Amino acid sequence: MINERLRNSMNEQIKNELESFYIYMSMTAYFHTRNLDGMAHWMRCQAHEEMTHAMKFFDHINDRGGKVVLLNLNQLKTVWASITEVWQDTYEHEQFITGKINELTTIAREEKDYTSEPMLAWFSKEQLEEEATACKVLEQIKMIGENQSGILMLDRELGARAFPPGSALDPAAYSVTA
Ligand code: OFO
Repeated sequence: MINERLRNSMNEQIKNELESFYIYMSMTAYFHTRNLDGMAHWMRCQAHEEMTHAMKFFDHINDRGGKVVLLNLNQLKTVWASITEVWQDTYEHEQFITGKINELTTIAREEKDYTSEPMLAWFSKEQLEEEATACKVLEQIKMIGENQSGILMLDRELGARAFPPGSALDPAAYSVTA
């Protein structure tokens, strides 16, 4: 049975992960308005990952005999002043999530909930990768500056990210014309 304090914090984390999903879909929509379909695609792939993160916590609480409680999501940002601002927000958001994973790890240890530790260690590693990726793209955007062809090249590169097989966010999964 999952420790109650940890369960409550994991329910909060489901909300954080679903908000991550929502943030990245909002960024997807923004990039489409800027005709940066590669960046839109990258954000959509990222949104897929966030949904799977939410579900990992969802399943963990269930598997441990706890009750999942879905909390209200906040109204999120829908407009950005620049491409740089979107990537800055992405990097800051991933740092925020890393802080939340660290808090969960602290609670698991304080409450001696050792069963949760392997999953939380997986999230720590995942956050290391996600922060590093967001930071790298942000720094590249800063290097490119106002150079339009540089932005288009990066857009193409980010557009090459592959959807995980079977992703419900992959347009191929629900295309009515296919
Ligand atoms: Fe970005 O890793 Fe979950 O939130």
